[in-house]
Amino acid sequence: MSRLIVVSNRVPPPADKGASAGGLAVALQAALRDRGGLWLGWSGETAATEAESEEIKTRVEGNITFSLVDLTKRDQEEYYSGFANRALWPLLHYRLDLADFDRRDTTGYFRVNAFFARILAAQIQPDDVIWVQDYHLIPLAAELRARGITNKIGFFLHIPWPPADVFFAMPWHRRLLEAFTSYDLVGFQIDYDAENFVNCLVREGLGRETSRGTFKAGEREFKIGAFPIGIETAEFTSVAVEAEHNALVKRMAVSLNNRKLIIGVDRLDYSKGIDQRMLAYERFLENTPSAHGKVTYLQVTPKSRSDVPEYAEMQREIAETAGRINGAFSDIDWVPIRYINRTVKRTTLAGLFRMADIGLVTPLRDGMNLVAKEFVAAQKPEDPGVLVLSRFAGAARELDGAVLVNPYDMESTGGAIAGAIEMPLEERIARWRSMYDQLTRYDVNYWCESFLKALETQHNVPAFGSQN
Ligand code: GDG
Repeated sequence: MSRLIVVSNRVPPPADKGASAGGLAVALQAALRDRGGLWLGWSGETAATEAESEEIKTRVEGNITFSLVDLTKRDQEEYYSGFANRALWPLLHYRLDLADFDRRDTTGYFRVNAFFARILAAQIQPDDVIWVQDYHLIPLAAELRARGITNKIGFFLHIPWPPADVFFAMPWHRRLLEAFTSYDLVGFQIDYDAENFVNCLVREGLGRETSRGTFKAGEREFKIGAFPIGIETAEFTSVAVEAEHNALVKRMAVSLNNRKLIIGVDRLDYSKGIDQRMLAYERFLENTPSAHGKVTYLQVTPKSRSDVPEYAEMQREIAETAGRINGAFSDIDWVPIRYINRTVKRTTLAGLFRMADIGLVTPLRDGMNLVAKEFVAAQKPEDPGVLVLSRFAGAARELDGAVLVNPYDMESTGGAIAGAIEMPLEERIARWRSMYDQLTRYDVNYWCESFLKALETQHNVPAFGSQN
């Protein structure tokens, strides 16, 4: 098997640092270990000068080499906080109202991609297979090709791809679309994203689909497909079972005092619809007085991207909404919302999911949403909780046992909460079983293997939907 090279904006911290790696990092490291590999990315550190950022920091763990580079402050501002997080992130989440298209940031984005390509090109061997992760690095293959690299290069986008008329609002949309044509495989979370993307290429006159999943642009032919990402299902289930003995989880159980638990867990991000979710919960409280004092909604929301102004603003808004609802509905011995604005340990989270009666996952737009899958994996088979899931999360395409909601419609989302609380045990078990079976078959290792197979072989990309 040829060596695998993974490139992503950030590289996971060393195994011995105590931080528990997420499912994606675990799966990619497993693939790298199987075949030997290299993982390249930004260290997260700031280089004082451009010359300093040229120094590659190398770390070896078994047969995996991690190569990290620092970025200058200007690079971070333009490439990362600027173009990636203030232009691409909102745009690809359908939020033109929040997108900031800045010429200087764009230049920085392409410059940093060229820099990564230069660092990487020097380390590539003829048989290596390269897998580029996510929206920070779209131009990487084009930059590598310009340096004479002919290896197989795949790209996976973790976030959604919007319809053409949304994407075309980006002033540099054509340059980005052209950059995609340098890959051998471009993977998306779900079929709707892949379809939107093909439509962008066609409308921009960049070529045509020769067969389903194969696109011809000039002389180059490349594959496009949907590869819904999974979690480490079995492992997450056993963490959740173990966590029943966790002291913090026990404290939570005592403090609940037999109330029903509703849980929401999201990075602080406008795509996650946290404010709208609290308003839906407020509708539920207004419409269901009998539930007062009998439910607790726990929202865990670690801070993220605080250097981007929209995020600081949103943090204030959500805290205000939670405070206002608590002020209006609390009693001397009951608070309807417990809002935690920091990270909770992964094991604790798994235990809280297991204890919860409802998982509230209502993003306005989400590539997949792993929280939805983790919630399902953590449930007790004999008494599972109900997943209330936004139809605009990629996960809704797979998790057919969820109660699907439109997160913009607070009245009916509130109604779905009421329905989930009342749902009979038999229905809960049936819904949960079908979702859990799906998650066991299509876990994160399946995702990893199916992408690499499509990249390395002549096989057609798997037709998404046929897995159901
Ligand atoms: C992007 C796409 C796609 C959250 N809070 C805590 C915590 N988390 C963990 C969750 C989950 C992960 O972070 C979040 O994953 P999501 O998938 O929900 O969302 P994004 O971060 O936006 O991820 C998304 C994903 O990429 C993968 O392709 O699904 O659509 O947007 O694992 O559990 N973990 C801990 N403490 C917390 O407080 N330990």
